[in-house]
Amino acid sequence: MAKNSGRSSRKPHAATIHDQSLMRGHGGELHQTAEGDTPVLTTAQGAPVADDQNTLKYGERGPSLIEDFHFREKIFHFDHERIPERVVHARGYGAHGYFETYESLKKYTRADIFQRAGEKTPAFVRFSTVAGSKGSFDLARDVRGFAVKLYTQEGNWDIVGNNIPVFFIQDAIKFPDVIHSVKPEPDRAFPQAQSAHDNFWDFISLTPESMHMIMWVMSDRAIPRSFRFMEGFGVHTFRFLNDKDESTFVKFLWKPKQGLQSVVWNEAVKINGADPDFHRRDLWDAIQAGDFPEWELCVQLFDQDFADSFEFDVLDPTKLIPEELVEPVPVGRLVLDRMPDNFFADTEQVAFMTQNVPPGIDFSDDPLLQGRNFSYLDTQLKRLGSTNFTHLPINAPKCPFHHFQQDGHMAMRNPSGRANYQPNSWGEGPRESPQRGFRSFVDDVNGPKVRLRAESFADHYSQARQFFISQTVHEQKHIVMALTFELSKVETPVIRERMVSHLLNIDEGLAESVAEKLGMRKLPEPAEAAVSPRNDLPASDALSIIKNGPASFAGRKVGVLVSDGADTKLIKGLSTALKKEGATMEIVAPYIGGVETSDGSIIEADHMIDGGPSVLFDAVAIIVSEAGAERLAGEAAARDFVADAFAHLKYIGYTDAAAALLIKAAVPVDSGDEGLIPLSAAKEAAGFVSACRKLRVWAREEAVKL
Ligand code: HDD
Repeated sequence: MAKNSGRSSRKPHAATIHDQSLMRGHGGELHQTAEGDTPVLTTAQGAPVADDQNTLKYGERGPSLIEDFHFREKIFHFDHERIPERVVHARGYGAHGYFETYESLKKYTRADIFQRAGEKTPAFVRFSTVAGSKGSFDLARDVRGFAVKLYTQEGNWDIVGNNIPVFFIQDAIKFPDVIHSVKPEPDRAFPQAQSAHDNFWDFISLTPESMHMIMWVMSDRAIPRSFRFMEGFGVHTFRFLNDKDESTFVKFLWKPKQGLQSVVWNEAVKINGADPDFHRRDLWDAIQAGDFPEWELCVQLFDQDFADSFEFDVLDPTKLIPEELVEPVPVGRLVLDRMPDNFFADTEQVAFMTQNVPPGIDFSDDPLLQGRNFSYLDTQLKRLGSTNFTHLPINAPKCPFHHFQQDGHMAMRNPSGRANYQPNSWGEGPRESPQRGFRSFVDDVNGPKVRLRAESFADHYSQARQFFISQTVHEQKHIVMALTFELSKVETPVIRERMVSHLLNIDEGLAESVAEKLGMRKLPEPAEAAVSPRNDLPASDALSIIKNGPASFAGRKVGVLVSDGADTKLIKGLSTALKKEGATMEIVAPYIGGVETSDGSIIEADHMIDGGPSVLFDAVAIIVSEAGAERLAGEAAARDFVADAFAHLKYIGYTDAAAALLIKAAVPVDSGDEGLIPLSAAKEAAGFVSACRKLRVWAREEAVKL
């Protein structure tokens, strides 16, 4: 009787492994074998592989043999491809570039990077969101990480900053709490990449020191249009130390040459569905197109006298120093001009650490910074799995380095010679240099050993108010709407009330608007404040995005919705005007195959309408024929394209024929809206592009009830 192996009833296949039929996949496609210049596939041990399509089996239909070392090695390696994602800032995107020093800062610091004007230092930057996991979407309402590694001639210098100049907490011991609270709730494992849930607002409403940061996170700073259009901040106060070890306090700021720009919330929500990689793609596209983003590094320098007289403690990371008080001085520029060849090798494996400072730069006693200096080294071991993570090319210094650290997992740079210690009698190996080496600022520290929060850290509301009053009315409204949205997702009424009680200490109008929009029938009492909030801090224009927008439309993108019969000259004219401005356009059409335009030429599409909604663009142009407008008016995606562009306050250029589509999308073409720009001839394209420089038609906001 045949054994129930499933084999016995079949005849063995007569073919050998060399039979081409065995080299075919299920689809019948022929797998290419190595010929000519194609390298031979090998195992990781270098053994050439004959068949990468079939496991070694006993007989035609198995079982598979454990002897198949190629299969086992391949699967073993695949099984171990993932490393732990970062516990925060898991989703990120990086690029290479350089930093160019403007002038020598010798007077203030002996940091080698600041000694010679015009010197270029290699750099790697990783932008990130904080709360979401590695696969989350780009347009979450969140802080953005802005981490810069500068490979200086005297060691790597990491400025591990954010796009917001202050932080949620004043002491590093609270970091696990703030992060736990914002991450998915542990019992249900949601929501992902969102702060709009009870745990986060519970923690925040019980943590008054977070109020200043909350104003920033509820502002449009937390939904940037692009990494290219946001500022970066080192947050803490650091020290510059010169040759004589004299100290100057310093704060670091990155100012984008591209100007500031954010999206609106309704747009962010839709971008996340349309293109979860929106920010990644934007950076990739810009750099691949040679449109290299640039930031100026600015320093705010101040001395002990200023620190003593400033109304807040310069060691408190929930406070900033207004730019009007201490002017940021540009000291160099950062240019990002190359994407990594491999995302994992560089962006995933890069290890930023606040403690990476070269001689001439030193820490302050900011308790958040002091705690970070422990955390970053510790986390790299967990994530990268070996103390030798500095051997990875992305983390290794690019200057000469010599030390006696040895062995450990994956040691790739091993010392030669006999001496692996010092002092030694063999005359081998490096020795320390009191002159060149890193020296800490000699500070007078004394006092009792205590667990205390300094009195000087106690004012939690005044700068929150200063931030709020520095915004334009539109930006203030967005803060109200963001708070309303977030708190509307909070299921526990007392948490909502507690938050409004804090808002009352920041700005009464803000608190009342949020309470009203939440449908709160009675205002709570203001939260008890450790010190009375001040309302005499002046507004600071530097805190507004709208007041710091770009002067041109460069680096931005227009979505051009076209149909068959669209005016060829107009499309070309627009393309030329955009190129001149340094901006780009993408064609959106009913079919990806494109359209036949008025002169019979074919213009290929970048997106079909569903795949290219207007949220992906900074402005739109509707260039269609009459028949095209009629046809598109019947398609929901085309109507949404137009209606969303209008609702998101974008400039809309449109041909006469397109008016029919605009009307179908409920866009009030005859309203005199300055952002609705007729485009009947190619010569009008340049005017449309210059209008787009303002980015949004803020005057429309009231009408669309954004
Ligand atoms: Fe942090 C990553 C920025 C407070 C502990 N942090 C991380 C990254 C950025 C920041 C940009 C991502 C780096 C990258 O792209 O790889 N962190 C900040 C800023 C803070 C801050 C601006 C406040 C001013 N962080 C902070 C505290 C702690 C940490 C108080 C712990 C006590 N941060 C970490 C970490 C991470 C990290 C756990 C996770 C992955 C990593 O370090 O490399 O060590």
